[in-house]
Amino acid sequence: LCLSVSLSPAVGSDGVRVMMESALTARDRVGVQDFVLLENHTSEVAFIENLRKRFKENLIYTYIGSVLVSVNPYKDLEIYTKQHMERYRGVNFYEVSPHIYAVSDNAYRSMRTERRDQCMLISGESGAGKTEASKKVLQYYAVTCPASEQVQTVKDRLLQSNPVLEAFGNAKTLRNDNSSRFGKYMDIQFDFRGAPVGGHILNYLLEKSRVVHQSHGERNFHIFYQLIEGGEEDLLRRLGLERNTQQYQYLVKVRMKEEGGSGNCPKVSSINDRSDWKLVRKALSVIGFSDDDVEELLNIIASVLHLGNVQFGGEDSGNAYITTDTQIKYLARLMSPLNQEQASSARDALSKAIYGRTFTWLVNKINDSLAFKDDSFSSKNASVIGLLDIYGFEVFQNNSFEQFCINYCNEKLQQLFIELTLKSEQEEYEAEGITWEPVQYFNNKIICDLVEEKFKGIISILDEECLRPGDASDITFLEKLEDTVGGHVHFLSHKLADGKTRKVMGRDEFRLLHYAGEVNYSVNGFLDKNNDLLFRNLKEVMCMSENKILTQCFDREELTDRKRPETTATQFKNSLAKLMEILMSKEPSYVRCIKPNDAKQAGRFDEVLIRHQVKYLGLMENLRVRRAGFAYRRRYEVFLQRYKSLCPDTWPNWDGRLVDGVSTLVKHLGYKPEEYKLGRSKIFIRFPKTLFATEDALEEIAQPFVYRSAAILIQAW
Ligand code: AOV
Ligand code: MG
Repeated sequence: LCLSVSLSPAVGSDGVRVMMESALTARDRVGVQDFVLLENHTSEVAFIENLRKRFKENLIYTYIGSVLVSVNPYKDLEIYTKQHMERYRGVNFYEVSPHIYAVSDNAYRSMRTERRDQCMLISGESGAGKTEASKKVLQYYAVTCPASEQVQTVKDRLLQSNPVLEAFGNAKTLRNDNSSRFGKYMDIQFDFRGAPVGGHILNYLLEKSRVVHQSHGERNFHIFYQLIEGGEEDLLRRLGLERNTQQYQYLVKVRMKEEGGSGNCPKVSSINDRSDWKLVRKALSVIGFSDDDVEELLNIIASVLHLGNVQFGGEDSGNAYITTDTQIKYLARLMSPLNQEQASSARDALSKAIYGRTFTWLVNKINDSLAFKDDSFSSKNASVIGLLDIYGFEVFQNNSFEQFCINYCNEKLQQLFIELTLKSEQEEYEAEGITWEPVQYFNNKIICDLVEEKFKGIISILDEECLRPGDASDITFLEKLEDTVGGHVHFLSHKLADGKTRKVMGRDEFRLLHYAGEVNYSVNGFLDKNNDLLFRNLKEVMCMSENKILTQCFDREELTDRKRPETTATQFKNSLAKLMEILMSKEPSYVRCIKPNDAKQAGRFDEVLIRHQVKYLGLMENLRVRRAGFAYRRRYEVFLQRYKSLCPDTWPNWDGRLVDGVSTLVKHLGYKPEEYKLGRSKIFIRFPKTLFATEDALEEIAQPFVYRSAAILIQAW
């Protein structure tokens, strides 16, 4: 008893572990837990070697100062138990091994003590582990924050919103079996006691095109398979569905043969649609969906599948007629002035609109259920932690408008990271009165501008073509791009400046040199997807629907509104600009996720792939900035608490000013004046070796220290 008591307040059992880790032998085996402690901090080789050592030992987390670097283990690790959560609760960042819980706890405590809204920016390419990380954060708060009965309901709903949104918004891609096909920003609202009392989700651009077409080896959104595989017999009967995914064109159809066919990948070894269905069904109830709501929602999902099975033939006149025996006869009348191809694409546009709007409805409905419901306390008074989990940077064989939007979104997030890390670092030195040398970064603002700049950016040019009457087409858009941004260093097309052509690129492609790599985009479909138009008479039919969800999704006012709606890309651009404002107003924590291999396999550390990510995530620069003047900094009280046992004048307590205590301590330890600086509230240490020596000294006395503490306690008792 005494031993455990003596351990916990002074150093914590993890503290001892950390001390042990800092011993040279341990460092050799598991590397350093903070990259700033690397002896050779400018060496990428040393950086990657450190990651590799830790990865091999299942230590997937490492810091760069306060930034958490996480490598996807592709296997379940025993590090997310309740005991682990307790271990990180209220403990100082540096006293325990790196963990997503430490970052979560740190943000939570900053929010509580400094009363500043927080946000967690989780970034990394597709499959790197962002969504999993954001779920771990949410679970941590759900378990460790104070609860009452009402709060418990909110916690449950917050947690259960994930399986629902993933069912409708995630899908298997070639990069990730559970890939987020929408962007998500979630605010968790806390009351004055630090209890989570509400939440709010903002969703960004769902990849609607997936509803009607998927690339080879990919799937439609999970919900379709879950419903068909897991739905109860009588439910399927009511919805007119068969338990066979092969029956549904949107799940198996081979379209766009030139793209290598599509979909047809109903079973995925890592996914159990049947058990997922049960989870989703339960989650919908917890969130507060009535049986009627669920039935209407599933009616829509089934309708989309039925709609996909409507096939058209061509009459001699060229007009389309419906070849399939279907109840929705009105479609024939509505679509008959169209030819076969037009009718099919009108049908697909309708399916996409129905699914996309239903998804937004779903998010709104979840928001209603998460909304703050205590009259005595307004949500304006709530403190907030925001979690950002977007779709990661992705490159496929064929990249289209969707990848263009997704990768643009990642550019914006990288830009924010650059601005905030540089800014906050600079501000910290200024606030503490310390002079420093700025480090040069590759600033990707130039790429953001190329995409979003007014009048001359790619989105503006795309919009211009979308609005231009007459012969505008995807190819004229590409030509305009070549004319306008052809000379940009981050843009390439098959046309060379001297009028010759670049052979490696198709005539319908342009290439962007993104911060994370080069991507060739095929312009086919850009105009249509950006316009995202739906025939007016199809909208009218939707407004007449008796399905309550659909009538909320298709508003009659839209029919009389003569204003042209904003294009998809412009809407996305504006919503991202708003998101950046939200994030800038909060204090950020960063999680940088790394994908260890492309095979989605445990234990494989693909060095080339990892080196590439370390490079483009700017981790080396991040480290350099962190070490630009001083490798390490600690608040005086934290530093003193940790090392006070190393000096008789500061042990067991220092009564004077903190800065004097620290000064006395480091002089006793033999720090030379050039090795450290005392700021207003923190000590800055220039070289890692100084801190290492101190850590090692601490370790030397760690064992006797434990017994000494125990002895003191026993005596006192
Ligand atoms: P992403 O969110 O970054 O990709 P996910 O979070 O979906 O990636 O992770 C992909 C898969 O990696 C998960 O389904 C898990 O199997 C595995 N994984 C990730 N993190 C962990 C972890 N900490 N422990 C165990 N397994 C993990 V995308 O959404 O495609 O950009 O759009
Ligand atoms: Mg994800």
